[in-house]
Amino acid sequence: PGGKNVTDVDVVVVGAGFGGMYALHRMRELGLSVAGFEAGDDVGGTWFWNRYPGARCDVESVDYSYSFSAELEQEWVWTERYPAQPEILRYLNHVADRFDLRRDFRFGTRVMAAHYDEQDRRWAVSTDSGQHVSAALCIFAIGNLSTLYVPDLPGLDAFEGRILHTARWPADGVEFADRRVGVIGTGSTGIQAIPAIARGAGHVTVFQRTPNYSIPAVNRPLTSAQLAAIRADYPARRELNRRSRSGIHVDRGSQSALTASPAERADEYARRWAMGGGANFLAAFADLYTDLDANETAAEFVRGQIRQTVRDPDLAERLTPKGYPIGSKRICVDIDYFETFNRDNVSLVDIRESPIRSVTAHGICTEDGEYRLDDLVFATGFDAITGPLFAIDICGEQGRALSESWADAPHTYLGLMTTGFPNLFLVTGPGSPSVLSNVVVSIEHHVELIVGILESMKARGYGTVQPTAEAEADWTDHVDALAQQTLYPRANSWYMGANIPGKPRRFTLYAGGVDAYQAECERIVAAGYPGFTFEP
Ligand code: NA7
Repeated sequence: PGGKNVTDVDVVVVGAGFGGMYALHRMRELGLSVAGFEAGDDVGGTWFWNRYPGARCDVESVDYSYSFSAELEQEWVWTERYPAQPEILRYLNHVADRFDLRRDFRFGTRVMAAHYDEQDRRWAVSTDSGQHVSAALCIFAIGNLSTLYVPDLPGLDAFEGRILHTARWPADGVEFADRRVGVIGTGSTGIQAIPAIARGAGHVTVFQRTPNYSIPAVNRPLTSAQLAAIRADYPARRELNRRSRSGIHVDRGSQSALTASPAERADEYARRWAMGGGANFLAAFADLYTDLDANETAAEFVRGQIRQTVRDPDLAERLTPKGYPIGSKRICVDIDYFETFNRDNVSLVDIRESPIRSVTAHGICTEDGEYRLDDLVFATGFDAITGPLFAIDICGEQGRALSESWADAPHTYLGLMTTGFPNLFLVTGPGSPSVLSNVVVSIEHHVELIVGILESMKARGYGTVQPTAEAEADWTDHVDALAQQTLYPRANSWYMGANIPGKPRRFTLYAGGVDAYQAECERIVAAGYPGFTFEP
């Protein structure tokens, strides 16, 4: 466009996390020219930004890693069962070096707009540092949990202490010694951060709106013998992950929780509790995600554990989740979360009982009075799934904005593409298993699907691809029907958009399992891509 200095490339890749890094690598292997953009100052995505104390993945390290390179898989040394954020970030830096990925990424550069030009069938992409790129293809690998959310609390601007969000944590850490720290939020992040902050702080006051279910991680060092055994069998392990429900191979109970006797159930829950891990615990019986009565047996077991762990019975009761099924909000995995409330320097404020009225210069006022604080930590999560896409001005055919096209709910075909936006690919978009699964498995699969589509287009001489409106509508109905078979719609979660005031409530991830999803994609690929329209 007029007077702008425009660079032409084949592909723009947005994001340099797990998704964007792999997408860029594979696009280069296809011989395409690529411009990658990343808002952060380096690679890592989620693991670049989320440096809060206690940040750790809830999927085991050996599974939460790329499988595309056997050499990479064999050379990288994971040191713990569940990897901490610094280790994952080191791994992603290693991957960036090993495959020379940084060369084609521009860091500290946020993509602001992507507009499709129907005349020349190209995307015009512009950034906050004034670059203009024209690309045949756009790949958005911007994460589902990257647009942070801070509640609009009255008086927040007046607070004189430090205000932190867990997803924008300073790289060199934060010192909390002798300080009174308030933490708002008890989701996966708060549950990880609270014990770690409490170990070094003067006092921590936790402002809890909804108590959460959490399963102990039972984290431990990975010994070299354990790692060697995993490496020796890696391809088989990866295949089992791909053929599993959640992208993590676990021993999945096939029985209903309701046909097991109370003693059998108690034994099975206790066994899995001792092993650690959320996916493992919720695989105890076949119907924990689908049957409310079955689910209640698992929920009640966890409540019992909380009551046994927290010494003060009133405090235990306030920390005990009720009224929504376990797993319907994402299950948390913790290290000493409930134990932390036995510390003298930790207290809980139930803001459901006494809501926050305002933030003052020196703390938080609830209906019970003022809590004096030096620091305020928001662990209040993200405008998930659609938030990152809507933050970019994306316009497709006829100048139609994505946010307008998806105003009621996102609709995609396979979570990979959306009608009216030719050659625009989403890595783990809504309608795919995405963050319901071990997302690295889903990311690799999506990038490989894109590669397959592009190879097929090249072979057949096509220039553009997009889903048909019919295939997209059918897929969206299918995704919705799968969600309705589960208990997910029964919680006020970020999955449902319920954490963001005014956001339409709808469960938009594919709940049928990684195994079923990948099988469906294989069928579509084998049949020559029904549901997609190709043009020269
Ligand atoms: P989550 O899971 O969305 O948790 C956010 C927490 O913040 C949760 O406890 C919320 O309570 C609380 N919250 C949100 N808004 C408010 C307001 N206005 N007042 C008080 N408390 C509030 O985000 P996370 O970062 O923990 O985890 C996100 C995902 O990242 C996680 O599931 C993993 O997949 C990785 P609520 O439960 O809504 O009552």
